[in-house]
Amino acid sequence: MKRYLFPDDYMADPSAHVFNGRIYIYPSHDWECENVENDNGDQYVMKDMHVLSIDGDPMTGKVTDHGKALDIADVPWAGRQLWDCDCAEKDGKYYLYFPLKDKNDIFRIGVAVADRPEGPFVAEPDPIRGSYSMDICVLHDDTDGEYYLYFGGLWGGQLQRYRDNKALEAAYLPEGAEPSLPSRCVRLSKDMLQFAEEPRPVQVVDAEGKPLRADDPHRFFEASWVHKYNGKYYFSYSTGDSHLLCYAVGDNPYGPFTYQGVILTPVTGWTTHHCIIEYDGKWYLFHHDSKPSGGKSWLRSLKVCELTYDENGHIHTIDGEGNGE
Ligand code: FUB
Repeated sequence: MKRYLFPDDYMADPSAHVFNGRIYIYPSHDWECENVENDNGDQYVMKDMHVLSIDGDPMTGKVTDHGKALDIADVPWAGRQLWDCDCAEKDGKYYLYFPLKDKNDIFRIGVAVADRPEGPFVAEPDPIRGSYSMDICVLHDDTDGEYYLYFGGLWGGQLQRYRDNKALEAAYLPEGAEPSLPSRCVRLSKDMLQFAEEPRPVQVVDAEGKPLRADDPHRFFEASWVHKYNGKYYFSYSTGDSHLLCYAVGDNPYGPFTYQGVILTPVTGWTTHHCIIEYDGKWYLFHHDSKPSGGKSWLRSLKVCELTYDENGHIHTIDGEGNGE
């Protein structure tokens, strides 16, 4: 069974966490955009974001919209396009990490801070030093207590403009048998406001330990998410132009992660994007599709369904077009 979580508005790219025993969702706030649709993602013109929360069981609990939590009008360095955010809690403060294009149309990652999980969040005056690209996930690792930020996405996400954390003269997208472009992982500083180190590539490898090829329909494209299950690190992601959510498993936050399989088959709409959390002993996949908007890829709706594993820790594949709509 699947549930549309918030039929009142178009929201997408859910990042969810359990804070103080309650599920909070940090989605993108989709916006109508006429006459533009291209591979650069110019149709995703989000200007603000709201925080949602759920009373109890995500399949049935009442969903509350806590209103606007961040507006790009309040971010000093803002240009346009507030994309997929994530939030982490440390010592009673909440840190919202958000990708936003600066005034030169370059994606940077900002941090905004609040005293409550629902915000409102106050943005730091500048983006994180050395940040680039988009699609944020933050893992609070219960093994070492550190916070790890994952980011990156191809095409409109601008990851192909960087190598070794330096901007290239000209963007380079690998092709064919070349290794695919990896997501990035970086440990956060103790004050949560900067990177504590240089971001590292997150390799998704096959059973022989070779990075997935650029022409593999299961390779990383965008939408990194990491959760832990039975002590293993599960790195999941969108494959973009092949429209899958896939996952790979590793032994530490940086990887490498060995490719395992498909979590979600294609949904209505070009993009697919998700998060995975445990709540009250069960696991849930939050994602989006464009069915309620009649397939408009820039007007997406949030969904949730249960996610299950087999006895070896493999995730059972979910049908993107399956029941419950
Ligand atoms: O919402 C804009 C972009 O679409 C996200 O950053 C991608 O992951 C895709 O969902």
